[in-house]
Amino acid sequence: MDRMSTSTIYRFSFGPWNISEGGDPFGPEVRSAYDHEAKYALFKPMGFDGVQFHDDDVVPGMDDLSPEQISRKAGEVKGMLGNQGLFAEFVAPRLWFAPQTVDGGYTSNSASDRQYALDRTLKTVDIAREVGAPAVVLWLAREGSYIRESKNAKLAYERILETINKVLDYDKAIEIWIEPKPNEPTDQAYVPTIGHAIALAYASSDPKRVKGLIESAHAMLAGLDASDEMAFALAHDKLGSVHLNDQNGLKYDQDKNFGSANLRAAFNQVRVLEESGYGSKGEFIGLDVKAMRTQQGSPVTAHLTSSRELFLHLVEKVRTYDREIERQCVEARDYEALELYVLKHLMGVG
Ligand code: XUL
Ligand code: MN
Repeated sequence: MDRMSTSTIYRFSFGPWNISEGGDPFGPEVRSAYDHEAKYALFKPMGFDGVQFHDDDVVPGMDDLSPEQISRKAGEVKGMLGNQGLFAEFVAPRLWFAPQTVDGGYTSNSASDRQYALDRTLKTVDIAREVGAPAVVLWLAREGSYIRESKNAKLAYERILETINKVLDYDKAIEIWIEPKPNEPTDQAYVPTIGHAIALAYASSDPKRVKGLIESAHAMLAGLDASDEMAFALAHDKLGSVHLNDQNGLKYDQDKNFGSANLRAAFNQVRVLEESGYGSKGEFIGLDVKAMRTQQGSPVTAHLTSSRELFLHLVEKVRTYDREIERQCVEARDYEALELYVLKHLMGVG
């Protein structure tokens, strides 16, 4: 944890999938696998207190296990987290690997596949409860279409809302954080932006418990500014978490190091989070960054520590940003002067 000059103490988190073997669709894995369970010992020394989980990160092979077996394994993970001084931030159902989710889960055209997706999500809620996580994250990976005519989009949105309500009803304390993404792996994803997610929240049976998780790269892939997306969620008190990273234009989801493609956009994300007091109620600064395929060794963790370090440098930039200069420029409507000030401040000159 890092105590900065003002009150917010930022806590950082990431998920075990961020430590990877470096495979991509064009080539094999380039690093030897690092033992899944051993990853948790890396968090604290790297300056991270929170763990983001997929349900089967907690309970591998969960589809073949009984509720008692799932509960036992999740209890073991809870004990391990306690021993390491770590917190479970959220658990997300991995609804994009199983044969039942080839064409989506909640929005599949198959009733039995939709039932699988709901059952799996409720098991995820059980796991979240066991490990002490306050939320489940819905990254709606395959809830979308490859060709428009294959699904009824209106019905699909109704089905997503119906599922959200069933989860809220199943556990009266759990929160649902929707992580919007506009594409990949589907061509067109349902719930592509935070606006869609928040509309679903208000339409749900318990709006207070439905929030968003904003990933910088996902917002950029939708052609949007990540800091504005965050501000929108914050204005509704609905920013459950963030996945800070970066993206170099409209390509595949790159998950680049935070600030590595657009430092100014990263500065503005930190500025919006700081100005709103994000983190003061225990919200985590989550990272979703991919190791470069070229990086050698195992485990590779520099992308995580670099992104964390960059975030903290940007916090300093936000805290030393001269609000009086900003006020004067805004009052005079001299945005040229404001822009030059921002750029020079980021460069550390003038
Ligand atoms: C996918 C993505 C996921 C979610 C968690 O692009 O960002 O890793 O963050 O399932
Ligand atoms: Mn993400």
